[in-house]
Amino acid sequence: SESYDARALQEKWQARWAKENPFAASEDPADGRPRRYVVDMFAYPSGDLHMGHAEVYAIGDVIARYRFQQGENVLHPIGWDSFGLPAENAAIRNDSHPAAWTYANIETQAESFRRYGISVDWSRRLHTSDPEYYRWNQWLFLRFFERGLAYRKDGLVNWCPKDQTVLANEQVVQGRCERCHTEVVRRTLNQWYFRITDYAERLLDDMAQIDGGRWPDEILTMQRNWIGRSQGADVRFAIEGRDEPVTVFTTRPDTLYGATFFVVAADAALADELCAPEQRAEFEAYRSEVAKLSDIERQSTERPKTGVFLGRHAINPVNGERIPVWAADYVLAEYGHGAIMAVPAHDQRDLDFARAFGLPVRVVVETGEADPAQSGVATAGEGVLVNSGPLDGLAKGDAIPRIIEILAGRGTGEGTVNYRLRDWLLSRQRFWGTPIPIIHCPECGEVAVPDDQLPVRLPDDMKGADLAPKGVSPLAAATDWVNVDCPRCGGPATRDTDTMDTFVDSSWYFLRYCSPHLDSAPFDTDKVAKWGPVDQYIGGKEHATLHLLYSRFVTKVLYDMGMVGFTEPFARLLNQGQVINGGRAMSKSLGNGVDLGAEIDGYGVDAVRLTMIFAGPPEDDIDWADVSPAASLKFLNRAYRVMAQAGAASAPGTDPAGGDPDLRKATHRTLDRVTAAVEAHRFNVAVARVMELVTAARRTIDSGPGAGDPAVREAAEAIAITLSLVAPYLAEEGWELLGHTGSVAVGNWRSADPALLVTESVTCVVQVASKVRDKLDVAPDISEEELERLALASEKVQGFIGGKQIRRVVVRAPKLVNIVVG
Ligand code: ANZ
Ligand code: ZN
Repeated sequence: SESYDARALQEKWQARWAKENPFAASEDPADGRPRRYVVDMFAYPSGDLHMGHAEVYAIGDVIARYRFQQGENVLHPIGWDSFGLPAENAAIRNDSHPAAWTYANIETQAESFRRYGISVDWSRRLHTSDPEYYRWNQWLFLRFFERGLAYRKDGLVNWCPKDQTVLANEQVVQGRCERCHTEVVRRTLNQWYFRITDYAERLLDDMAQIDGGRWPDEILTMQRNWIGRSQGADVRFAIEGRDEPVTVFTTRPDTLYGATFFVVAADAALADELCAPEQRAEFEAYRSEVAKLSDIERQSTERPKTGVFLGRHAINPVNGERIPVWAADYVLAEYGHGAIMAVPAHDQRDLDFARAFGLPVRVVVETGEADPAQSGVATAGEGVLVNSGPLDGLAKGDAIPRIIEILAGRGTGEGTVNYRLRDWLLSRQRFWGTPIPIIHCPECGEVAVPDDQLPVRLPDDMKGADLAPKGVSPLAAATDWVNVDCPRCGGPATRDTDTMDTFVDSSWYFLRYCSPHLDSAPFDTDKVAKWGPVDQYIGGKEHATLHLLYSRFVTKVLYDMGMVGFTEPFARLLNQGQVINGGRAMSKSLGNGVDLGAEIDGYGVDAVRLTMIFAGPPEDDIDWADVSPAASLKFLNRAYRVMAQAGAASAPGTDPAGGDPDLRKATHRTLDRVTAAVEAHRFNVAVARVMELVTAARRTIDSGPGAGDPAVREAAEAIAITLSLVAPYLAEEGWELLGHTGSVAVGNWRSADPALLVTESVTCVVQVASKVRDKLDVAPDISEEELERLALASEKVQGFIGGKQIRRVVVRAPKLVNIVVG
């Protein structure tokens, strides 16, 4: 049998789409179609497209194409996240400028995207490494700076010794650099931050807008944990020999009378300050041991507790008790206030420490459990307060507000909320990113580069070894670039030499797509008001606490600036699974990588896309070892022949009434179910339904009525239309073979005729001991459980079972139930 030439179709229809531009979004105010904004997470230009890209863009394209088919005015843009380390590392290797590698890869990927047949508006394409784009990163940075949301501070930062740059907390995965997996160390550096912590509460509260299935629960949970809201109290302890008290954060202020010692993070400046002279040698030795540990090791509950006494005492503000001050590594410098009141009876970490160093344990909440000092298990449950002065007899829930009241009355504490979330560390000591638009002047301090001097462009004469990691930004060596006049006083000054974290670039790019060429603002607020927020966002869940959190934060700031009218950027989010091979993630070391180009060369774009979509629900991983692009291609050939035969035998506009009634019903059932499946993002189910329709049409062609039956044309047209979401080339070709002119892809969706959707039934035979005893009318898609229940409920059947014992029930839905008795 004839089979179609996938490559020829691709070339033919690519040219047609390029010419006719069917996927351009319209900005015409007279265009009354509903607007729809669909965005796929943009690509990083490392090499050519790979299987992961092929999956996410195939999924996003089903959604976008379905909207085009519905006759909506769809904005489905494409862009590149084109700053970042791989380009810089390649430039160092190849003695070139990172732009060379970046833009060459972008061209390669753009070509591959075109070939892959994605329904995008190419006129809106953007690249974040273009000065026309990163200029607006700088502009936004300056707006944040003016609002006090961008600031510089000395802080302990995560440092990747291999990439020689700092990393945000979000970029440290299990103590290692997210990119190169080198173990991260801590360093004190003066760096720029965005004050995302000011938005912690809103980042939590606004989740109400995107929960309930609009975003995957998993992502919301990860963000909630990352923000880590803790309700508790700040309590101020006086320190002997120090004027200022030291504040601790506690979630259990009710246990204040049980505090038997005080602990300061060993690596915090406070520990160094509090250390008494006679303890100094011991402390410094300990501190240098701690510096060698990763955060993971420090927080591990398995490790024995370590620490040193600092030779000082703190005073409990409620009972005046003197308690010893220790330095230890289980208290983190960066959380709360970097110091704690230790309550060993009710906190396991404190109890482990107390037992290791022979410190007292005092129970203040009687829970009925064993004495922690004996059992070694801290008691954290509900109970009644004891040994606690005015709190005695109160339940834990009542003691907390009471003690907060007492502390507030004396000015030694107050109720507070603490977050795990840290401010967003922006500075990177690398070249290939957005220069921070600040000038450091010895007279004026930090001076903003005036807006009319933006963009601060990267020098284009640096390459190769100029970019090698040195611990300071490579830009520091570009003295012509660095040395400038202060915009305020005109005196000699220097540019900031760090570049921004590239997550700044991706935190607002979806807004830029609405007016990608605008050169007077980052985006046209009227256009964003019309398109935004993004109706459907598609991308990987690896960005849960990075890009997806940062975008939400930046959107809220833009809202506060009056630039956008919404506070959540992505109304709906779909996280696709991964493409794996043989049960394992594809990797060079395993040698199990699958080359997208080779798959496309072998089977054609449509078959590869269909395979991706048919493999399972979009959220699930696809194991390429378990799927068959060859089978997909076979199916597409069957669909092709149905469309070709129908096209040869009848003309467009043929009235389907009077056609094969069974096929007509099958067609309308398919339209109905495919629509429901696509709306529910069950794209694999939609494909399965189209496959059934192709089989049904084939049956009618090969049996009596033949290809000229008007129901065959109706079915073939439905096949072309529904397949256009997953196999766009074949769908266009089929549509043309069916005698239509113009693209099938836009505004052609058909809804089912309700009159043809009458639910059918099939007859199910019920046997008892292999003899037919009853017949039931059931739905063709009845489940086995339901069918078994109905069969056993039949009075006739029950009569034949009598008192006998049922040994087994064999169910072959929908046609047979056999009850084995004995
Ligand atoms: C006394 C206490 C008694 C505590 C008790 C707990 C139970 P979350 O829920 O994570 O916010 N803590 C405070 N700052 C810390 C730091 N920098 N490093 C390590 N631990 C720190 O945890 C808050 C609790 O963790 C605080 O409440 C404090 O111990 C400890 F029966 O204070 B608690
Ligand atoms: Zn100055």
